[in-house]
Amino acid sequence: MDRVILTGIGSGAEKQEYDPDLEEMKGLIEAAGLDLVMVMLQPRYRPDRATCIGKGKLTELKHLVDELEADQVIFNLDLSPLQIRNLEQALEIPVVDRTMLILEIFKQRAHSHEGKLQVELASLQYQLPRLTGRGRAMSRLGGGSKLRGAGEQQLELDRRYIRKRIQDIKSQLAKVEKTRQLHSQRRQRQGLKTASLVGYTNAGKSSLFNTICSMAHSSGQAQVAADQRLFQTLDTTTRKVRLPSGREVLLSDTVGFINQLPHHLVAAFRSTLKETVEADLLLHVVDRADPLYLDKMTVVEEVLEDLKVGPKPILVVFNKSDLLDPDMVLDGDGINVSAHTGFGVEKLLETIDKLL
Ligand SMILES: Nc1nc2c(ncn2[C@@H]2O[C@H](COP(=O)(O)OP(=O)(O)OP(=O)(O)O)[C@@H](O)[C@H]2O)c(=O)[nH]1
Ligand SMILES: [Mg+2]
Repeated sequence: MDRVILTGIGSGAEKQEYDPDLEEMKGLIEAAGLDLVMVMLQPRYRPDRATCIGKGKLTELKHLVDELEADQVIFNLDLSPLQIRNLEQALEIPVVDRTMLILEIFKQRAHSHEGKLQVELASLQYQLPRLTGRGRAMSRLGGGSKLRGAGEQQLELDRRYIRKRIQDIKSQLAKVEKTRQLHSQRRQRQGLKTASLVGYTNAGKSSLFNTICSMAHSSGQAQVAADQRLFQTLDTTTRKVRLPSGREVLLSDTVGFINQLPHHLVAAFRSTLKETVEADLLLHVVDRADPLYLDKMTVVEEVLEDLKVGPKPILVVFNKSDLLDPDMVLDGDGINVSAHTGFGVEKLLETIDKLL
């Protein structure tokens, strides 16, 4: 397990206050299977253009890296190509920013051919301007050994290789997408309506998917994995579900969203998310027990807007109601459920029936 130091801009850690962004970063580090050995944030108004954290902090960080024998340094925000280059030069170990960390998690989770291609495309597009010439990016891609050259020449070869690979992946993805379109046409011919579970990562989409499938006589019995790790789900799973009226619908479990997900990353997942975008109904699953649930709902709404989800009904599903004070469990603008106890799920299915 790689030993990592988390650093960047912020204050919560120093003041020992609860800092939700810091907790989320820790969650991402855990999800990536890394061993967090130290947190060192610098309270700053804005990041330094060249090194993100200030010079003195960087010297301090270098000492920590040596002392704690860290393998990587992770920043709690995204870095520019210039910052990455300077930081790696100073620290002499790989520097990973927030987007790279999320991509690493996605890479570990991708199982389907399409999912793998999409993750590779997203990370290549992110890495291209950030190649430092230290050969680190290429070794991560597993394609470095075939390339010869040194310094700038090597860098140019790497760039050329990556651009070519990006083209290859794009054309492969286009083919996969065509197949997907055929499938969805066939589905439409069967006259089945579709509903997708969307929401912030860890909201309980997969747990709810399992509960619905086991209650609603779905065609497939196998469960999808649910876990407190962030981004447990990457690939979309779709099952047939029978609603109380007897009508059958296709229900999909999808990848979760997160605050400040870079646009190109979302673009890389657009074809997977197409199922979501093209669904007849969206179920926006919310972890109602999370103190930040309103902020997270806003993030999800923004991502959906970004994905150009057309006008369609969106049903808000407040999950984890078992963790709430019973007095707080009121159906307002959504339906309260608990994927764990099954509370509210019958009512949810009836509402889906009505909306479709
Ligand atoms: N108490 C309680 N916990 C729940 C409920 N639903 C889900 N959880 C827990 O919340 C965590 C996340 O659940 P998942 O179903 O994996 O969430 P997800 O939205 O699919 O997450 P990603 O796939 O990572 O985006 C797990 O630890 C679940 O056990 C619920 O109704 N009540
Ligand atoms: Mg999931």
